[in-house]
Amino acid sequence: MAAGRFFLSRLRALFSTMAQNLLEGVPSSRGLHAGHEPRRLSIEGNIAVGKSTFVKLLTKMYPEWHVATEPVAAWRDIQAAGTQKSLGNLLDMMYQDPARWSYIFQTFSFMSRLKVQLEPFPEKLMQAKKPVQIFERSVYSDRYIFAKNLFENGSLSDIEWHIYQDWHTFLLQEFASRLSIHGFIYLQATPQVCLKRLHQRAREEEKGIELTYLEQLHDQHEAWFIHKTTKLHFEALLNIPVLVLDVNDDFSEEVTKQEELMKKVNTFIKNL
Ligand code: UDP
Ligand code: D5M
Ligand code: MG
Repeated sequence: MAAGRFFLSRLRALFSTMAQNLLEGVPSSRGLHAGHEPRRLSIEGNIAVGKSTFVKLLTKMYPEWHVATEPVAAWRDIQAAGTQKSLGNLLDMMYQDPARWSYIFQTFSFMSRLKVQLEPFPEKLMQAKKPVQIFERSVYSDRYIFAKNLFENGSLSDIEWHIYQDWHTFLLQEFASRLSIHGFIYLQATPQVCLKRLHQRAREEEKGIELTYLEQLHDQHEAWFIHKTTKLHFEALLNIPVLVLDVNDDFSEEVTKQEELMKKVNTFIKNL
């Protein structure tokens, strides 16, 4: 009996040392202390609603946060691998001939967003007391806003939409643990306000965008974030908190409006 107890306690000690050794080689929570995992948020909203402007504001208010802007520059100038040679402006090609280029655009925009979301947490973030990482849009809005809409308006064929969904689901399931998003911030404004801001920004490729397209995208955002009628295919997406911010009133210059928005973001993140 006593020998049995002695053997058991030796066994426990042995396992505990083995577990300790195993854990020593593994960074806890990918290099972060437990309970210190960054809160990862995605800023969502229609074209030209003000996401980049909002993200700049966040950077100014919270310089310790890590912000990943949308990789639009890469879409406007596709580079041949390993060279400086430009192969063309894919954003422009998509707007010029949506039926020809929308699917190709989805593969490229998705890959670039995936790479951004998979990047290791930056050093400065690991040291922050409450680390926060902000993305301008996500691999989710690529599918549930843009690709879905391009299928519904006829720019993606049945077969393209089917293949898109197949690899999107597969890849997101494969990378699930590294793609977690803890909250969405939905910048909401009417399609009319977005069109006005789009004209003001005057991005050459977007010149031909009409109100109807912004209305379609607006409806996709509303279906996902407000009415919750969009069918989502990832368990992890179902209960993510959404902060809806009305940005119909100009916030780019209005300090009071900016303070009001920042306060809401702060409270939202505190509770995540
Ligand atoms: N903008 C504005 N008022 C606002 C927010 C943005 O006039 O309250 C302008 C901004 O200066 C830019 C255009 O709207 O010229 C589009 O903004 P942004 O690029 O931030 O939009 P995004 O496409 O990133 O959502
Ligand atoms: O969005 C940048 C530009 O890129 C804008 O013209 C919309 C377009 N965009 C972004 N993602 C997609 C996908 N997945 N499909 C089609 N078009 C897309 P902005 O809102 O200006 O930041
Ligand atoms: Mg932007």
